[in-house]
Amino acid sequence: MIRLFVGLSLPEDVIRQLALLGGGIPGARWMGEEQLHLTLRFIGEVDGPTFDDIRLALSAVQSPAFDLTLAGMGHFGDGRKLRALWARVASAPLLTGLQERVESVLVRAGVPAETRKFTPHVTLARLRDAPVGRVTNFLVAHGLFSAGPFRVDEFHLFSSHPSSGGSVYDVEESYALD
Ligand code: 3AM
Repeated sequence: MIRLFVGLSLPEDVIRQLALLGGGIPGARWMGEEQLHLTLRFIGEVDGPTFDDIRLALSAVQSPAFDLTLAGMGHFGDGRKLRALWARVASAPLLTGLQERVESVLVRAGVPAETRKFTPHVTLARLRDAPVGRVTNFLVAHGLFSAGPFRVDEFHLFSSHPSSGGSVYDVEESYALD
């Protein structure tokens, strides 16, 4: 079995900008530079034949290249249980269009449909018992964070492998945008 997701990688200068933000929150596990990405669609564990089907299905996605900007910060979870801290992705209709096409080909390939709304984000840290005040301070301090615009001209099928330092992500296949 292999754990898969579809996503975008980020340019090196954007990764460096994001990596500089890390630190200062107890209970935060910050993503390393090589872990920073934008998830379009989490797939989960699949067997070998399904992996092949998914690789092939994604090659049918046709979507234009586009520019993306990161702007501000956000979080998942609430005051009782904060889960993740992330950089917000500024609204981009072509990103949403790409995500919809990916969703559509995956469902046609037999992957169960995603029921949750797509919230484009770049996870910076996973949180465990992080003090709400410290997280709030971080969100306020970096509310005006901005990176890009940068060009997105491909997307990737990633595999995810657990390791002691968090997940290791490998690009299994890349797909060019028009
Ligand atoms: O882009 P992020 O880091 O938010 O959280 C996981 C990560 O998203 C998410 O898939 C991305 C690559 O691992 N993920 C992991 N397990 C998941 C699950 N069971 C999941 N998303 C939804 N359901």
